[in-house]
Amino acid sequence: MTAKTIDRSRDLSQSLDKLSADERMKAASDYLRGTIAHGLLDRITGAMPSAGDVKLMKFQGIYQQDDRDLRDERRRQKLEPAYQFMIRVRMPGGVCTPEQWLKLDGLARQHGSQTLRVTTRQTFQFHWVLKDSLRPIIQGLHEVLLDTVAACGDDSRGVMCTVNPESSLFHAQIAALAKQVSDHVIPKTRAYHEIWYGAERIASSGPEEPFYGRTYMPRKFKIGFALPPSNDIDVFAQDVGFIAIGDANGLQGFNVAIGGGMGRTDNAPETYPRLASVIGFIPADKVFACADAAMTVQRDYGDRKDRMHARFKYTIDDKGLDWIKAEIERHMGSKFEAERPYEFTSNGDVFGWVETPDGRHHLTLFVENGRLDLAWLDTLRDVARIHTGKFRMTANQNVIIADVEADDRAAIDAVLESHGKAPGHVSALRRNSIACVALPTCGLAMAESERYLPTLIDKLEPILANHGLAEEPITIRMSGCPNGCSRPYIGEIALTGRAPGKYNLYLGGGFRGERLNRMVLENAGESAILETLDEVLGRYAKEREPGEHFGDFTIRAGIVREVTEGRFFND
Ligand code: SRM
Ligand code: SF4
Repeated sequence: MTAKTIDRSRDLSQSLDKLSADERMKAASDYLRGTIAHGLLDRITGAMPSAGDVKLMKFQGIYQQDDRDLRDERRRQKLEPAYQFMIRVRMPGGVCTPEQWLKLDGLARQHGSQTLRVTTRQTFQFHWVLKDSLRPIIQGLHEVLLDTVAACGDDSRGVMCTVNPESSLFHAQIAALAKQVSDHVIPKTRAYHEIWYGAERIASSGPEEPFYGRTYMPRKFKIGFALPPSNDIDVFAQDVGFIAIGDANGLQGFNVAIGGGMGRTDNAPETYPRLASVIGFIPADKVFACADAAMTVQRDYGDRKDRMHARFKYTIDDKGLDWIKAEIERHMGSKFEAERPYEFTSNGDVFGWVETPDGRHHLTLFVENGRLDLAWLDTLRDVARIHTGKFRMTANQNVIIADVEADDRAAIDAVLESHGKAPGHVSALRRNSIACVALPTCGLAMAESERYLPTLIDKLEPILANHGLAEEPITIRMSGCPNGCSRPYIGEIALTGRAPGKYNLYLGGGFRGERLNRMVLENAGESAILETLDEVLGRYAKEREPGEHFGDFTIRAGIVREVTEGRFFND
């Protein structure tokens, strides 16, 4: 970022010793260098020896984890935990080339236990990476112009963009914008180049982080672009969401939504999911100024004492939406215009082949929970070898083979067929399902998610069929803890883990990602969950109105009370 430099008066007024330990750690990190380069050389442990470096590495897209399936056994054997790392790639808008795909594939085979994970923010994660493999992966990504900068950490994360082919009118334009915004908002420190590429430190007279300063953002910050009618990215879950407004004459600009976020903490009602509030319209040439301004306001006023209260949504609710809007306008140097009309039809994906008006063809493949195992890697490697278009990762954890010429379709179909991956019948519920990673890699998981949701759906499918609802699209989302990485609080059916085998069940979210759900069962096991869903789905089958979605029905029927305030209360 170049336009806005840090508000020094505010920076100095908040004496560091009054701020959280993480703020002090960031300030002392020498712009994210810490002692990471040194720690990587330590051969005694598979972990990073410094806890501070573990946190700093997140700003570089790397999480230290350990295999939780092996924890007890390793403890019994008096061994250190099975340390490993997760690496998240920065892939704005979820678009990559076949060359990049082949590199990702090769690195996963060599260093990532032969698996890649498509995430809910349209990128890839490598799991099971050992310390010695970190540099080879990051340097390998660099060879194909990919990096992991700011994929995690207190900074602006991966910028999302609608990829559903039905929204192709402005897709190329908006995808380019998502990439430019991502490049614009990532940290400018050279720490990444020095640690991972071995670059020399260059003396410079200018500020190393002109926007972020020494303490970066108070917390993660998420930006996304949605192209109606598809709300596949869940624009109302973003800190700043840009909703494209245009017509046959071209892109006019964006409605701007601020303050979305899913994360909440168990037994802490002061933490809550919140849907973003639309505050007005900006012309397309104001996108950078608007993103800068919103980030400036959060950087300067976000809570730096309590990390649980540090997301933009809390800053907005504490200061008031009108006040925040006025501050954004002041920094942007212009006023928001009135919100323009738009309509979302769903937040899911459109599967199978689709032809767009530019004569290109796009094939959306269902990849359950985004897990690309060896069979998928083999298949898509063969596709990448012949594909001349792009791959797009969806926010629903699926993969699109995009921009295919009509004449090339048959060859792609043949590759999929030869691997047994030709699109087959998948139930409507499964097609609309998302599960976060959770166990065994996620250190915060309280229950299974990716490894359990497919089995739960196996049990729900006969229930749906029994009620004549087998082809009814209903969104179902599972997270292994309340943090909500699968954006569960917008699902029509959602489950968040409380303990092994125990989940909170939520109903009533909006099919278009426009409404939060509400908890109907707390800390429930599978049989209680299935029993409740059987009953409510049975009523839906009998009592629904034509075209009525399941979430809307649960509200109209009084099964759950609508969340009207844009936030969720645990009552
Ligand atoms: Fe997430 C933390 C995985 C999308 C809210 N998330 C984590 C960590 C890194 C656990 C940790 O801090 O140690 C998880 C790593 C698990 C693993 O083993 O891979 C993790 N989050 C994921 C992914 C991979 C889920 C998935 O199955 O796809 C998604 C990666 C996205 C990406 O590519 O950048 C992922 N996380 C999300 C989303 C959805 C979104 O952004 O659209 C959310 C909800 C939106 C939001 O931010 O409010 C989300 N993750 C969180 C939170 C709660 C944040 C909060 O405000 O309270 C945490 C915990 C934290 O930050 O303290 C978290
Ligand atoms: Fe881990 Fe919880 Fe996120 Fe699932 S929701 S990946 S369990 S932090």
